[in-house]
Amino acid sequence: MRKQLGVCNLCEAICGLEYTIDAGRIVSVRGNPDDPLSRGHICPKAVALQDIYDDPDRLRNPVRRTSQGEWEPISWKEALKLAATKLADVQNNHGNDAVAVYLGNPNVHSLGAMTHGTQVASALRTKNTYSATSVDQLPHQLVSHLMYGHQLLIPVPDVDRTDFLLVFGANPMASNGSLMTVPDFPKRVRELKARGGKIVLFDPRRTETAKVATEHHFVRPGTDAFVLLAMLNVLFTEGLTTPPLHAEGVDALRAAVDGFTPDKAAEITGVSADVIRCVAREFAESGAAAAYGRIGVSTQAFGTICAWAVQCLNILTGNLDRAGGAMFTEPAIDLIERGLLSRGHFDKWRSRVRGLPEAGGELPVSTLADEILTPGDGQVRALVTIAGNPVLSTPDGKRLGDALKSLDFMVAVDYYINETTQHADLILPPTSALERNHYDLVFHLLAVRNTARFTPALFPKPQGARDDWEIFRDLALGVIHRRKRKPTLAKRLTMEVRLRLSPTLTVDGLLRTGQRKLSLKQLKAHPEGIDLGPLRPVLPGRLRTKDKRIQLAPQLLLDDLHRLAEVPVASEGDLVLIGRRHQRDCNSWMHNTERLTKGRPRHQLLINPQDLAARNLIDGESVTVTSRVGEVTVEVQATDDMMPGVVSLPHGYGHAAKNVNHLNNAEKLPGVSINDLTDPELLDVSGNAAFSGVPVRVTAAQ
Ligand SMILES: Nc1nc2c(c(=O)[nH]1)N[C@H]1C(S)=C(S)[C@@H](COP(=O)(O)OP(=O)(O)OC[C@H]3O[C@@H](n4cnc5c(=O)[nH]c(N)nc54)[C@H](O)[C@@H]3O)O[C@H]1N2
Ligand SMILES: Nc1nc2c(c(=O)[nH]1)N[C@H]1C(S)=C(S)[C@@H](COP(=O)(O)OP(=O)(O)OC[C@H]3O[C@@H](n4cnc5c(=O)[nH]c(N)nc54)[C@H](O)[C@@H]3O)O[C@H]1N2
Ligand code: SF4
Ligand SMILES: [Mo]
Repeated sequence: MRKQLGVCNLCEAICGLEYTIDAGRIVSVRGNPDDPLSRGHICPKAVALQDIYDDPDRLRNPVRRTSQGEWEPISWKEALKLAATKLADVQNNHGNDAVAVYLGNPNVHSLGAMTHGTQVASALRTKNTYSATSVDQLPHQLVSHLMYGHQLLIPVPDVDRTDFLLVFGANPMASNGSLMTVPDFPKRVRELKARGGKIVLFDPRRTETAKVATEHHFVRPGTDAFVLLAMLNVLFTEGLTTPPLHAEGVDALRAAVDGFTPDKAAEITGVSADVIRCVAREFAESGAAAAYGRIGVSTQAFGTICAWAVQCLNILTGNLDRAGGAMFTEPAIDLIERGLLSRGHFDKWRSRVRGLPEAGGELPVSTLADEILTPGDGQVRALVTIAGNPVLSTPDGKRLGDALKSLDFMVAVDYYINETTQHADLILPPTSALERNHYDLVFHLLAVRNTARFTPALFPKPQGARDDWEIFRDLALGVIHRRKRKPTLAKRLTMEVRLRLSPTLTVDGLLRTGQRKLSLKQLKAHPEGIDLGPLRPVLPGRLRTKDKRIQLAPQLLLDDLHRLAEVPVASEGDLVLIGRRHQRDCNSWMHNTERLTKGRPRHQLLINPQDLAARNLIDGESVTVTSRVGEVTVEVQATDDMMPGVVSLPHGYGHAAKNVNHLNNAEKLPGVSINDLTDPELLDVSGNAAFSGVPVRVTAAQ
């Protein structure tokens, strides 16, 4: 029997764990109380890490799809050669853009994917680079790029010291926080309230977070921009602004929000003008307040305006960069300071079919199917997916699934056969999380406290297995080697050196040369993590804008305000769709684990009882939900927790696909994919998918 400290990489909370291991098997997992960030927190998903490790369905060796549609084993050597040859052939014959890449969410949770996975995308040199970013946080990144000069210079609420947490469209009680690494949110909220602070939430569903909030207000999906701009309007008209000296564009911002009054907002959003005024005033007068918005306001038609307005609320009230407000982090490995992450850019090129702008070097994944299906120069003929499931996670996933069937070649780096990877010719499975070393390069950058922690692998790498970084190294080098048009020798050598350096050595080098002067040795001596203290004021020094000033009124956003004029006032009887997350789900995967899927079903369409009655529907019966792009049939569940006029489906469900092995208990986890209803035509100005507020009809199933 031995004990070893570990880490959970399943969500952004990055909790520290303590494992008890006996004869190569995990016998217990608990939260590590000595972890300076997570302080002992754990949720049910961490225990399921063990199920993934043990899961007989998890692929441990590469598989190739035969012409009969069966999977057969193939050696690593052959598999990597096949992948590199096919990809290079497509690029040699049809140009680099004929190969597309899609990077899914777990990439940001793996050290090897961060150090080496991104290099696969750069080695391919294709404009057809896509990721989960454009169905998630792109608006936040674009706003940070425009206002602070770097796409990842994203302030996080100083939850441990704030007196007023203002939340739009996030459910950290279930999600454990996002773009805000805040393990143990429940306890931190209790502490906030115990010190007399409050949490105010705007969400069209009375969520788990609403139930612990001091105040919760329903807001009609997709209309938050009106509430937020009206709050800014109140700050200006009532003389409540105290912008910092290093903020540029106060007058332009004042003029821009001039017409966005609380009364106008009330008509469209369902939030009363009084509530808007009161919340704005209280926020301004609190002294330590932080505004924050997440998925609900980022995956909607005005995501970028919402993200901008949230920043402006913090800035205008003097709450940016002060204790208890919204603050920037100073991680031990500072990818921003070191220039290791691009500052971001926008609209340097456009997508071939729909002419959509790139953002930070990526095109919106909502248009991937168009690029595969539309013939012509530059058509996508081959695809690499890495740790993703876009058939379930992107708008009109069904159409994308059909498009994948027409590809000349597809390779997936993943350890499950899922709704997307089932279409691959080849699947390359890396070792599981418990078999790899981990240092979190991303989430220390977004954490509510500065800490550093290195976690060695819990189990040795099985013989013949490959870590993800080794797969990426061989794939990238293999393609470059076979491509007719090669990078210059100097470039090739630099790439090769970087690709051959292991992630662990990379981390050690970055720690030693970083401002904190730490080393791997020091971190290994403290596997629970090293506390580097609370967040500190860092402005204007940390700004990455050329003039070291905050841009309050970027032109792109001022221009985008015109689109708001077209938002209709909802009529009686209209229904719009939103998503939701459950504590025991992890996007579209982890549904193969018994302990996360047992219990009461949670896949239903939630609806307000008055909307149910108005349609003569019966609670619990099957209904058909129809949108512009598709229809699904699912059981309905009435609940007062839904705002009238709004229905909700969880995302990541709908595992009915044949041939899929990441759900052998499908009958226990019914449900449909919300993304068979969401619409790839509905986009934010950033190119992010607008999932919130999709118009739908609900009728009795035939
Ligand atoms: N309607 C609607 N759609 C949404 C959302 C929503 O709220 N509503 N949310 C969006 C958001 S925020 C996100 S992040 C996306 C997520 O969408 P995706 O990133 O496309 O999908 P995931 O469900 O995270 O799929 C992860 C895949 O990675 C594999 N995997 C897990 N760990 C590893 C690993 O270490 N290495 C490798 N190689 N593979 C691994 C799993 O087996 C699984 O197949 O969905 C988006 N889609
Ligand atoms: N248990 C669990 N945790 C997770 C994940 C998971 O799948 N399961 N996924 C992880 C990932 S990839 C991410 S990105 C984060 C996301 O983290 P969160 O953003 O906290 O997660 P959600 O639960 O999607 O919360 C979005 C909320 O927005 C509300 N909403 C929908 N539309 C609107 C709108 O138009 N306006 C407003 N104001 N609200 C709206 C929804 O009702 C919902 O409560 O969670 C992460 N953590
Ligand atoms: S909150 Fe997130 S990081 Fe913490 S144990 Fe749960 S899934 Fe893992
Ligand atoms: Mo996400």
